[in-house]
Amino acid sequence: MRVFEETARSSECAARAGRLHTVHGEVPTPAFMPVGTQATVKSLTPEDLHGLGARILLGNTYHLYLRPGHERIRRLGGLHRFMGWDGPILTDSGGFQVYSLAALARIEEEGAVFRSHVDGSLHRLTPELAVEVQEALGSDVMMCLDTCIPYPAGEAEVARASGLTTRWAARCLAARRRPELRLFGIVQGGMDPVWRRRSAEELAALGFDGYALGGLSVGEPKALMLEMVETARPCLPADRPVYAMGVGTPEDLVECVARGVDLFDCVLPTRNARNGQLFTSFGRIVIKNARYKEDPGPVDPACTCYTCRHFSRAYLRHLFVARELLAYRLNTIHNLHYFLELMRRMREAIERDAFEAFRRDFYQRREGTP
Ligand code: PRF
Ligand code: ZN
Repeated sequence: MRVFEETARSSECAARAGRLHTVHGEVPTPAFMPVGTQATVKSLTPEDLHGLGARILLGNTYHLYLRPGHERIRRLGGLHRFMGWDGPILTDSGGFQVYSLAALARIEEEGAVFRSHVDGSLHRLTPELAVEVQEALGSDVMMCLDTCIPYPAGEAEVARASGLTTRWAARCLAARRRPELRLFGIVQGGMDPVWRRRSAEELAALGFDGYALGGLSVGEPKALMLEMVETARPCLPADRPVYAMGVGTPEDLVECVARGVDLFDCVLPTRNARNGQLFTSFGRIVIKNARYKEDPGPVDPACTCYTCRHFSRAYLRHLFVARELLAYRLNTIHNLHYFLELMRRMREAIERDAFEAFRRDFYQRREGTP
């Protein structure tokens, strides 16, 4: 089974549409993956997610390894059965989470030594263990263990982390026991074009089912992030999917798609929903704002989601201020609908070869932000 096929390509930029094939079905790309860190997309059911048009979810090796444990999930029939989601799942390797969540003790050639954010216990995550955990979960798309580089970083740090990421990627390939599960390499290289290119070329030479751009959206200016996408993208094989990890804002998605990226994940729609920040066609709104106290209109008049069809801004503000559980659920439904609909529109625009017109319209609408 071929991993990816391109179905349309823009004549104006590097945007393309395609299909990612996995053992749990195909995913039309460009695609956004809602984040289901702990085997759940917070406050939603798998039925909600299907209804919203989500085709693939992201899970986290780091969290599921620590709790409830990958062996337990294996005994319970794998991650799909455990969480009741029958579509494709991509799992992150833990390479990023040990930096962002755990108390990282040290990075060794062998692996990352860290303390659990749950109970403080000491662990060593090696490339071999990252693959073993992801195979136990039954992940459709597994990610190599990588070492994420903070921003800014010195050349020595970039060189060390990028070299280690390539050696760990080779060990992940060798550790693989289930070839039907896809394995993606992760490009690092900091914000240095030379190291970015080298990282992409080394990974491409190893030969993966797909490639991720790691180490982006870590606090660098937008222009620099896009420059790194432009630098690395042409070094990766055109017949494989490319995934920008942890990217990004709606603007980032549009700009990365224009540069040939196929897959995205980000906590922005789900996390911001729980903080009361809602995405709309005219920009972001903060629902707890006093101006919405008696606003009878929907969050976004252009939105067709369940939340916008049934509830007013005034009601959503009330739920949020009163800390009612339904606030998190309704806000999450709206934000994910916005992100998934944005991706659907981009796919459709690429198929009509009208991506540039879509992009102009996207920015024009935001100029009227209230
Ligand atoms: N590596 C991994 N996961 C990630 C990242 C990375 O660099 C990022 C960076 N934005 C998000 N998630 N393994
Ligand atoms: Zn809505």
